[in-house]
Amino acid sequence: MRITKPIIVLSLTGIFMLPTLSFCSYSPSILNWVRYGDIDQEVSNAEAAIYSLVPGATITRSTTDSAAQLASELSGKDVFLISECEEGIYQGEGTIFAPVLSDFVSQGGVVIQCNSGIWGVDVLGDAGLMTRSYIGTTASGTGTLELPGHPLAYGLGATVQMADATEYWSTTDPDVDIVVSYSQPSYGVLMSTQVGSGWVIGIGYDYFDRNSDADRMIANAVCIPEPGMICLLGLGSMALLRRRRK
Ligand SMILES: [Ca+2]
Ligand SMILES: [Ca+2]
Repeated sequence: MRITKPIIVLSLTGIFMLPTLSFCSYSPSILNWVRYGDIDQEVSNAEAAIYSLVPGATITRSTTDSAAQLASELSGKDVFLISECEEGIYQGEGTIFAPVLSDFVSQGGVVIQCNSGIWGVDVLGDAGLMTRSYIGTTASGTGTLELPGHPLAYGLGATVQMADATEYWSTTDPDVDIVVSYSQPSYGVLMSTQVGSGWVIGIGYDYFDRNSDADRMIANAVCIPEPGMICLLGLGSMALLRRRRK
């Protein structure tokens, strides 16, 4: 949730004030797929990054390779997080999971994958959720915030700190937003696209290293459904409806 100050709404039906809302006013329920994750490093660090900014989040881990099992585990979840795949040999589960993840996202779910390009693992691509190609990895430097008004840009400055093992990808799909770039505007560190009412998000950090920008990105990603904003839109619709009935 992006609103930090009270909002005064003017309409023909009157003036009313909405309460102040802080960042991420809901408590996302997250399924973290760690089948190929390094539990002691990247998996734990990514979860710690989420909890640091979204203390109300609930994170459950999954190691399944079964689409049916995944569908069951995703029931009632808001977010499917794919931790960096760097342990073992990836067996193409993205393809196996494709129908389940497509349904999940279409119905408003959020799918996030953290950095896996160096190992050739592209679960988002295999699942048909995002068209992208791995370009390279940096260990340091700064990226550029390309879309300051994007919901994933909340709390980020004009430049963004890269971390050890930060990957960047390109895309040929004009519907994929490059929110943060590295090296050139078409190389995305933070990329997203909307599918149905849901979101698909690629994050270039693996969370071996953390910094405040990396933490902010994964927090924004798990909070992106913004039920507070849906609530505001609902109030707006009610006001409009009342106006028309007069
Ligand atoms: Ca590791
Ligand atoms: Ca790693």
